[in-house]
Amino acid sequence: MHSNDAHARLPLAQTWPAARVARYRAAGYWRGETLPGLLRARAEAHPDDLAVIGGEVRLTYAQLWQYAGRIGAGLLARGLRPGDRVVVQLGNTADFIAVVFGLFRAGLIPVYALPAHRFTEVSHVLDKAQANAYIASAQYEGFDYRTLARELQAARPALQHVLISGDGEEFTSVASLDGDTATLPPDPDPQSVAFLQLSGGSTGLSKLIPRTHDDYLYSVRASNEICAINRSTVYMVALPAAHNFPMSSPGFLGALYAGARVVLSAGPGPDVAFPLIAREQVTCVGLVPPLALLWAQAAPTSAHDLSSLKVMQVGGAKLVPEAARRVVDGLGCQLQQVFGMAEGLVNYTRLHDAEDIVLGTQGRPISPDDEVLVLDDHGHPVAPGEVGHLLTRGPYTIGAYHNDPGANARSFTEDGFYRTGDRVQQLPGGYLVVQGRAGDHINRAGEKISAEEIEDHLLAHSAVFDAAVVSIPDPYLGERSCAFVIAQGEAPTAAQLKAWVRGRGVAAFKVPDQVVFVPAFGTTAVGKISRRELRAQLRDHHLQQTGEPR
Ligand code: J2J
Repeated sequence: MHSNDAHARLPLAQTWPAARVARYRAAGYWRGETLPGLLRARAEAHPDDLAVIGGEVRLTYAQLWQYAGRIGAGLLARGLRPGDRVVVQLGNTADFIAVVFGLFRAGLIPVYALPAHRFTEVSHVLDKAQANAYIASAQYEGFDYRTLARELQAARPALQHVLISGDGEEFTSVASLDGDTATLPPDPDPQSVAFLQLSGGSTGLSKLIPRTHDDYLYSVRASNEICAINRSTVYMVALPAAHNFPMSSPGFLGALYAGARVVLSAGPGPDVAFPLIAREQVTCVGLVPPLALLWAQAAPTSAHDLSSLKVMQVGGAKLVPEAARRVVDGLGCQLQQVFGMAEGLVNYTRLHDAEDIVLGTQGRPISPDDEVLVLDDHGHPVAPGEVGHLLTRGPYTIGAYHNDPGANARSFTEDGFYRTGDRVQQLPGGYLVVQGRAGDHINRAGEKISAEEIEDHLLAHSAVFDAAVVSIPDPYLGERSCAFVIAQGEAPTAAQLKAWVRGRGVAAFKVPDQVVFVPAFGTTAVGKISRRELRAQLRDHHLQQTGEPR
């Protein structure tokens, strides 16, 4: 697993059956475009237009293209080879975009980690992707990634290259990379894997999602049409740029595709974002529901002029109709709901949709060739309008995770449908209303947390006999995490267990918001019940006792 021998590495691929490939090409979805190709075209067409604004850094398309070339060539000069996988953990800075395009230009494969990830998650993706390089911010949101890089290098001999954006200390800094751009390979095969995105993950650790140039750029281009992105758009990345939503729906890639401007906000709150909106005349932004509500609350009394903002997209977690109404009233701009997933399928409410659709649904699929099934527990289609399991396949939805036969067997049907784990209702016109999900993850303000992963961390504590982690409806976060714990021996406190989970080197958003000690998991069912049923019972019992709404 840790070998750097390219021959020992699992190949990266994402394939569709030949008939579907032919159909998607004939329909004009897959056009043979590539990520490096798109940036080259824009840099040639409009070299002096501003492309990226991050902090004090402002890059034109020509400058972004050149800087990305220096980064790509510099990495090859340091011994990386096209096809190598590079874990990228950068904050919302101009370097995020320059680095990923540097990797694309060099034929290197970005593997996106979130800034919130810590040793456990980053080492997992390094192993799973068989990466030999890591590029991180020096510091971001108060955390020093050079310290993490040292820990990773000590534990992972396969990690041969560490690059740092900012002051690299003993590591090479991104800004110092240089090389001969003549050494950069030709543009990649549009059907090849461009990068590995992370799954929200309902069981265990994140799975890796291989996306191809052609499939991803189709979703980006079609998103641009739906979201009316054009050269005069100013798109703000307020959520972490590594998230699939601000990357591609339409995201910073949509903005770059259109030759528009990307503004990266170092934080998602009104304090950081509002002055930037006013200064840069931002027209479009994507947020998760809790942040959208926070912005809507702050906007009416803000000293900053937010009138440039035309469209606010909200997605990543359910925006209930009352909250949608508050967002519209507070911000006075157009609301667009987005229900997407890094595996593929993305739904949008359309800009001209009637208000009840915009407030009350999560939109409809991008593509006429997005196939959507809504099935009951036995795999039969539900009656129209009934709630069921959402399955999908189409021109930008994957058919397999990378390096994960177990997950592939669970997550995909034999005829290639992806089991999203979401429970939805399909309305006339194909509009979907998300009604929860079957899987056992917690959707905490758009960050997905696997119950199983956190249970494993708790069970590693000697005073924990058993643990079950569930989602509890939360007025601010949408859902919060609650760990039910049966203690053994000397009983720990809730604070100790939270500190324990944090000490296991995981993202802070995964630390249980609440710990409830119980003497036993009093199950009413006879015999052995599944973890899923157990979690549901504990949740229901707890909500009954506290009288909280479900
Ligand atoms: C309810 N649940 C939602 C919504 C996502 C665009 C937008 C979001 C994501 C994303 C994305 C939801 N209402 N509006 O990749 O391109 C939940 C569902 C879904 C899971 C996917 C994009 N929007 N969800 O959130 O891969 O449960 O992608 O299956 O992080 O988030 O999570 P993720």
